[in-house]
Amino acid sequence: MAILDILEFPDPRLRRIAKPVDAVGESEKALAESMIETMYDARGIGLASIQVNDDRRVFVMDVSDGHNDPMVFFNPEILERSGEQVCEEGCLSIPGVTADVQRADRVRVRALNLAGESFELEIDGLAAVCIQHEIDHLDGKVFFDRLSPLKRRMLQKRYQKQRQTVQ
Ligand code: K1U
Ligand code: ZN
Repeated sequence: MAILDILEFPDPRLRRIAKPVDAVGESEKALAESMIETMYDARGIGLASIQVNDDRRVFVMDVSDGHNDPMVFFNPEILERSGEQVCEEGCLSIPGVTADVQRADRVRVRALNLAGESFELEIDGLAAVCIQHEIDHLDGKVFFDRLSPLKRRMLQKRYQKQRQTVQ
């Protein structure tokens, strides 16, 4: 296991589209385990492969209270979405900025776990938001893309300004 570097917006590699894995082998397991370690190290609740410069289609998530119950989703697919919610989102690839984003309130998702077994999960609230945020990363999208053009311009300006003062 290793702590991986997290790409930061506007790195063009965040725009790559992840490719489905044929099978969950030893190297895919090692990637997912390093992603879990990296997510905990960065104090996130989710992390997608594209954020750590790997284009295998996988994300990890831990929305448990104790932050000790990680889940792994290889080849995730959203089967159903329902309702609407607006949630304040952060992104480990866009440090220092959060925004209210509108997404489905409830999703049914199918994926392969760390053992390569297929599972389905129906979930709402923050976990549903996180799943949609992570699948966006696997499709080359970030939360800025979900905002109105005005809000996006404003937040991107703020983010760039903040990066200039940090670097
Ligand atoms: O994919 C990522 O960049 C991780 C991201 C996931 C996420 C958080 C909040 C809503 C949707 C998706 C994070 O973990 S950001 C850090 C964080 O824990 C957080 C930040 C703001 C609000 C809630 C949580
Ligand atoms: Zn993110």
